[in-house]
Amino acid sequence: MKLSDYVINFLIKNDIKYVFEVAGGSLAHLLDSIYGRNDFSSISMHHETAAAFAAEGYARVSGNIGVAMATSGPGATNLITGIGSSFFDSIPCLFITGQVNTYEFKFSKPVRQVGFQETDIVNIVKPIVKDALLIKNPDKIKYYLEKLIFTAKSGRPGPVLIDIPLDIQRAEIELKNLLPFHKVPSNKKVIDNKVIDEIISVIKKSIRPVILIGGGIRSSKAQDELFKFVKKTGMPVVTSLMGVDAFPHDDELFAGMLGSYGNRYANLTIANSDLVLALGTRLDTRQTGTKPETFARNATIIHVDIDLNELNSKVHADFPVNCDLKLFLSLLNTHDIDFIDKSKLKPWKNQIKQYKKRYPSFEIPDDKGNINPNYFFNKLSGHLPDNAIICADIGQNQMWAAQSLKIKKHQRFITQGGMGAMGSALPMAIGASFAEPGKPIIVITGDGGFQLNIQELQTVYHHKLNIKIILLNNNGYGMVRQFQEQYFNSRLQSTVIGYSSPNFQEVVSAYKIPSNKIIDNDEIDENLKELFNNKKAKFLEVSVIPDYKALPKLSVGRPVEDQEPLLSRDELKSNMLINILDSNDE
Ligand SMILES: Cc1ncc(C[n+]2csc(CCOP(=O)(O)OP(=O)(O)O)c2C)c(N)n1
Ligand SMILES: [Mg+2]
Repeated sequence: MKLSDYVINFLIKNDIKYVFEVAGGSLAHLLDSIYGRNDFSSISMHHETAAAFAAEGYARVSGNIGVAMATSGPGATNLITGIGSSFFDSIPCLFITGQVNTYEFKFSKPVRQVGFQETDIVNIVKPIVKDALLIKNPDKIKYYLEKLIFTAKSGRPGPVLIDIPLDIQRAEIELKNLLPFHKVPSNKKVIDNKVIDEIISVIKKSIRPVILIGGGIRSSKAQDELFKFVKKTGMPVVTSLMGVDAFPHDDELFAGMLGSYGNRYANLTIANSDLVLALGTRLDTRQTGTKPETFARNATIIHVDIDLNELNSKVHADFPVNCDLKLFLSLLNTHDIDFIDKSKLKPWKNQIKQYKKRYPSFEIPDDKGNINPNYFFNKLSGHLPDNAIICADIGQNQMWAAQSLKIKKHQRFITQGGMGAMGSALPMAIGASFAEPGKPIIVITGDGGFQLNIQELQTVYHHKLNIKIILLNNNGYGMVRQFQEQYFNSRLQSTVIGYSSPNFQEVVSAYKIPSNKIIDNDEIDENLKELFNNKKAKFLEVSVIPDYKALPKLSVGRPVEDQEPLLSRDELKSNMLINILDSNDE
């Protein structure tokens, strides 16, 4: 059998039906092995970065491995941003790169290059993959592929890469000669019963507990166990940006999204809690503020994560637990879980209700008729189908959406947390639409970010994908402009000065995608209704005046409870059940 045929068969055996790629000479045999198959499809993208993001979107939504393929040299290096994103956000992806023939590869020769487009991608990506290797012996293909897939999915998931030289792709292999990979036992740790007992007693003592969930809930497929745990204990739930779709927002125990751009009520909830059960979240400074020692400072912190290195790395945990979340929650759920005297939590829940009422996550439209983006996203929630998959880009548009959409149980909100690459939403949406054919996919993007992968409109058109693109046009790199306004005395270099965008209506029409543009509040409802009245691609441009900022926002040095616009000190004090800090003084 030809090795490249073996690779495609292997993917199919692992329930992978699609690969996202851009063609190239060094992929020739692998592409040829896909030709004419009806059990496997190659989705030809128009930029390798987009192919990598599509694989990432596919994996985020399907829970299975996403696969992207690129040719040697520029094809391979174009994958890098997507590889890094999968690494930071723990997404299992397999990247396959073509490479020059082994006899054209420089190996240890002290020259820059031997073969045309030869680039040592394996060593370039090493810091941002779980594993990367170049195959030189065809008989190792089975061993390597099995090992890589196992590595990508096991423990804390992430990307892997295999570089396959042309002469290896076309090598003939004998199945009986292939070396097998023997899986190492799962690293799911069984926790000591004593630890569980201790945790239960800490939780029982708490009167202001909160569960903080991150992307790990979805990675470990622990949503149902989490839901069960929440219902049994009655503990309120705050999410990180990565965990925002792992708990339904219409549940009375949902207490918002935490972070630099988090809902003020979520930040206040965390700040005033006496116990934080942090599940599958890195507790990075975008969540905790730049002074982690001020974060939830009166709370006992139980931090559970599959990655030992994340424990006690940024925030001190009183109880660090290295464990798979599904296992952890199912263990807790088998105990007498009605351990919290729910009536004891009443004052705390009422307090959170107050926060929510005082600081809602959306605002009323302004009286000039301008579209307030938080208001817009709140409206959008009312129109989204119950099974919608929302893919958000990077920038103010992303934060407005995360703050104000009310994500339901079966809806998804996917966005890049660690890499935060502009232009990722549209390709991730393409990947998502292959993972979940038939489901409505919504892209939220900005005028800046959209231009980074605008060419993928052709992929949407070509495959007739049901993707609704909502572009918030504020004529600039809003998020960075906001930063310049705050810290650089409004010297808007390169975010407004020197920046421009095309007429998006004309661009989109060149890709034969119907479009519309709205500038006034009164147009929102009718246009959103129309957006979802068929299963075809559609583009909706929403004009947003640059005055709108992503707020509330946590500034450098402030504790989480003290977001901008700053509350008067009296108002802040009235929200606090714990002491306010000196840095809270204006
Ligand atoms: C690939 C890449 N380049 C640069 C940045 C830095 N950056 C973050 S947000 C942003 C502005 C995004 O502008 P736009 O898409 O219009 O969104 P807005 O903030 O205006 O809603 C920029 C330039 C980035 N995140 N990714
Ligand atoms: Mg913009």
